[in-house]
Amino acid sequence: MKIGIVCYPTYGGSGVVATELGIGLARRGHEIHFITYKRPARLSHFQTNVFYHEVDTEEYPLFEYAPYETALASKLVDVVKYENLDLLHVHYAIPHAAVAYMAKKILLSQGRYVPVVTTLHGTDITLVGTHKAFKPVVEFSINKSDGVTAVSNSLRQQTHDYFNITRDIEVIHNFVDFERFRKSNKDHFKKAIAPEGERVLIHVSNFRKVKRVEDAVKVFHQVRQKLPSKLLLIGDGPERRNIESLCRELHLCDDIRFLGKQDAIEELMAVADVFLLPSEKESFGLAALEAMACEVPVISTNAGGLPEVNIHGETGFMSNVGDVDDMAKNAIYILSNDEVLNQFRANALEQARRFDISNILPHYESYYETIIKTAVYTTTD
Ligand code: GMT
Repeated sequence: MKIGIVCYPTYGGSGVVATELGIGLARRGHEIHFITYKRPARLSHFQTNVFYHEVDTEEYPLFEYAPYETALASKLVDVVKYENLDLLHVHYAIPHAAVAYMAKKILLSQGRYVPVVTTLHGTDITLVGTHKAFKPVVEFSINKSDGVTAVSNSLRQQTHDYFNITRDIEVIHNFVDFERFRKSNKDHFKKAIAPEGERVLIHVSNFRKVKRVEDAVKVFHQVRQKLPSKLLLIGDGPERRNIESLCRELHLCDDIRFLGKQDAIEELMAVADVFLLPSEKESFGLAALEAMACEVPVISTNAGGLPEVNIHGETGFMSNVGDVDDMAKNAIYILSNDEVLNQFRANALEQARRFDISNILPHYESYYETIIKTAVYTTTD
C-alpha cells in the first residue's frame, strides 16, 4: 500500500508512534509518505520506502498566525494526487482529522477518492479536544473519518463519553520495537550516573502539567531517605522551571540529573531500576512500555490506559493520582531487594512482549485493507 502519514513531528508520544509505525510498515514493503512541517524526531536516517514531504507555511505580514491547516490541506491534496496514495493516516485529531477531511473533499471534487484513518492518542480527546474552542470540529471530523483507532480501551471509552460518536472505534495499542528497546550493558554510563552503586529512578516526558513531574521528584525525595539513589529526568517542557525549583527546595539537586530531550532513550533505560510515571491522564503510556521492554519496572498512577500496560504487583505498581506516599512505598519495596527487583524486571519484559511491533503492525495493515475496501465514496457530506 501507499500510505500518507500526518503527525506532530516532535518528541510527543503520538509523533513517536506515527513515525515508528511508518518505518515499520516501510520495512514490510509499503511505501510511506510522511507529511508534516518538520522531519519527525525519530526519522533520523535514510529508510528505504520512506518519503518526507515538508509543509511550507508562508510568512505574510497580514497573518499573525501562519495558516498551517490550509497549507497542510493543500500539501495533502498534492501528495495524494502525485504520489498516488491509497490511504491517509492522520495522528492526533486536532487539527489533522479536520484537515484530512478538507483535503478529501477537495480531491473528491476532482474525482479522486482517498480514505482517511484517524488515530486518537490522548490529549486530543481528554484535554484539548473537549475544550469548547475545538469540540465541534473534533467530534465532526472523528465521525467523518473512514476509520478511527484509539490507542487503548480506556481512550475509546473516553471518546464515547466526551463526544457524540456515531461510528466504531478500533483499539490498536501502542507498540515497541525490541530491536531497539532491550536491555543492554551500559556499565560505564551507570558508573558515571551512580558511582556508588545507587539505585537509579527515571522519568521521561514532555514536562507538561498533566505529567505531574513534581510528584516524581516527591517520590524520589522519599525513596532517597531510605535508599541511596539517583533520579534521571529526561525531556523538557513548560513545567521545567517549577520542577527545578522543587528540586532546590528539597535539596535534591546533587542527586537529580536533568538530561533534556534525548534520542537514545533505550541507553538511559539500560541504567534504570524503576520508571516513574505519575501522570494525571495517560491514554496508554508509551514511555512506560519502552521502559518495560528494557526490563525496567513501572511505578505509575492508575490513570486512563495505564492499567492496560502496567500490571499491579507484577510489572510494577499503580497508585491513585497524587498519592505520592503510596508510589514511594511501592518504589522502595521494589528497590530494596535484588531478588524482588529482578522478578519485577522479568515480568515487565514479559508483559512488554505483548506489545511487540510485530504483533501490532499486522493489525494496522488489516485495518487499512478493510477501510480501503469498505469506505464509502460520496460527495454529499
Ligand atoms: O504524553 C504526551 O504528552 C504526548 C502525547 C502525544 O499525543 O503526543 O502522548 C499520548 O499519545 C501516546 C501515544 O499514543 C500515548 O502513549 C500517551 O499515553 C498519550 N499521552 C497522554 O494521554 C497524556
